[in-house]
Amino acid sequence: MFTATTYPIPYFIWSDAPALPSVPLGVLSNAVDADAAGATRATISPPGAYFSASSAVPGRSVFRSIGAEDGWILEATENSSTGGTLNRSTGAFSVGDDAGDRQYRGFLSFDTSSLPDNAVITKVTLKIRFFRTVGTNAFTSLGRLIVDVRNGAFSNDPGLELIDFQAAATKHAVGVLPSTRVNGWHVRVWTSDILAYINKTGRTQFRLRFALGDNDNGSADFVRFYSGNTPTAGNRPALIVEYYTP
Ligand SMILES: [Ca+2]
Ligand SMILES: [Ca+2]
Ligand SMILES: [Ca+2]
Repeated sequence: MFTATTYPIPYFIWSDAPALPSVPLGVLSNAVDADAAGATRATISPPGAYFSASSAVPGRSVFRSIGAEDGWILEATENSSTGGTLNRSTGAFSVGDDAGDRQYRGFLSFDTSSLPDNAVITKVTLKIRFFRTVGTNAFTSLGRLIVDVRNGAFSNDPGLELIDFQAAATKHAVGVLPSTRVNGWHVRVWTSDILAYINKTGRTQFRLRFALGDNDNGSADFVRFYSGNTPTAGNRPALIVEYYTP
């Protein structure tokens, strides 16, 4: 990532060697994770080497969710935890529950392949724009809005499929989108935890779900957010990635 500056150390002959120092208990490696300035290194390095960040170039990319690949999936039956129906063409996807006490999950798809392969990602922002509430406010009745992230595509296919409802994420519950809105947007910022899950060679996808699958009241309670299909590009879900390249 950086240019390492190294310095020669004096040549020793065996008879010069001092007695080996004792290794402190619990210290199993002499690698250090911070540079001389105290900044965290991307990879830990042995003491004595340090990096110069003077040549690092900052970058910032804004990605919008791909309309053909985002949308919602509704659970098949109340306790199935499997996808039953989906909609990938709606201009606003739903997250919450329906009148059959089934869960709606929302899906976002970003083509992040244009990020430089050597980018060191420092900050990630995910934002979705509120459209409307149906029933009670799901942020109140169904708990926190949880974000699952996939480095790549759910089910290894960028298209939205019923099995994506229950497909493995790279990291489940990597964060929560706040219930409060800023100028109509629910915004979450990460400076750790999620950075490694942003895909520099393909899709980065997200699954959004409330903590509670349903509130068992036989009535629809969900929130709709603008999707990648909405005509105004500025309303579509956005993923903002900040990084630097060496
Ligand atoms: Ca869509
Ligand atoms: Ca998929
Ligand atoms: Ca309900």
